[in-house]
Amino acid sequence: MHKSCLILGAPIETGASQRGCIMGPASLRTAGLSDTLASLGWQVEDRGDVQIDAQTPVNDANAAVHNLAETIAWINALEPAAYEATRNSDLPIFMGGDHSMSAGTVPGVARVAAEEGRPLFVLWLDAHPDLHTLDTTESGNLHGTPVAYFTGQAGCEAYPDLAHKVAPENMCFIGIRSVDPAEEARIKQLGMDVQDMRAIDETGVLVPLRAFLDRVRAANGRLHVSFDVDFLDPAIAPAVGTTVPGGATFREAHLIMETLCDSGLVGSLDLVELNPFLDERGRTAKLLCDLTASLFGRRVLDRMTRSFG
Ligand code: 6HN
Ligand code: MN
Ligand code: MN
Ligand code: MN
Repeated sequence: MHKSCLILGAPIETGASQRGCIMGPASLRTAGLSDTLASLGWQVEDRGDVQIDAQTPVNDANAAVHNLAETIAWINALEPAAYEATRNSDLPIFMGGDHSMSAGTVPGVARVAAEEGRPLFVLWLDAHPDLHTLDTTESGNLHGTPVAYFTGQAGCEAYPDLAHKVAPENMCFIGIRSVDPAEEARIKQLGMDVQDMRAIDETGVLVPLRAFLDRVRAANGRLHVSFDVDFLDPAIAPAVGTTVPGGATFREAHLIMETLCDSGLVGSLDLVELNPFLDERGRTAKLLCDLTASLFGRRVLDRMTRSFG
């Protein structure tokens, strides 16, 4: 039996500071995501893009917040879409779209985990922790808020009611190198597992990743991976509006994806913040496809072959 992968596009760009993420799903399709995974033996079905209707503006007490109505509509559309896709395939992929997408996809996956009676764990691969509430965001760009929302922090009441929260201690952040003061205070308050780039420099990616995967396995957890393009170093992944120097290298990123594949624990994946308007001849989209291929089983050499070589 081939393992199944449902692919859903979420062309959201209202959470980001600049336009272009609306083209993210199209760019990943053009880069050949479906065929790449099918060539690895997966049964792939692209279900097209989720859509929302035009919205009437909604104001928040925080005047910096913008596109709140659109973000609420996306959450309402994506929660059930992510729930269905996760129930009906082994490893669905949600193609963003900016990172506000995860305010919809993670609660949908959390509903599946709750029905299974398993805890949901989330691996957040990003330069940013995206831990602002609607009250603390200064940019007002709502892609900076999904983690605060789906972990149930006060200050996100304008968003839809949350049926299933992710426990803050079930989060792991890797790649962090741009944190706002309110986010840092929340990280401390919640005692979250945040691996900044200095930690990666000191230990390599595998030490914290394996420790986290051991926790997921011990709890019989379901694992969701949220991959923000700005996790990667801008030199290899220019197609993102929020580049931060000093990101993950090509090999660090592949090693994470290969290790996640080996773990067999990943049950769903977000690919977010790809802004094709900023790409160079599709290189970032192609890199994202190749990284996804590593998560879905592509290897340079089979491990058995290598150990004899
Ligand atoms: N992302 N912390 C910054 C802000 O505007 O709130 C950056 C957010 C980046 C969001 O990476 O998805
Ligand atoms: Mn992000
Ligand atoms: Mn980011
Ligand atoms: Mn508020």
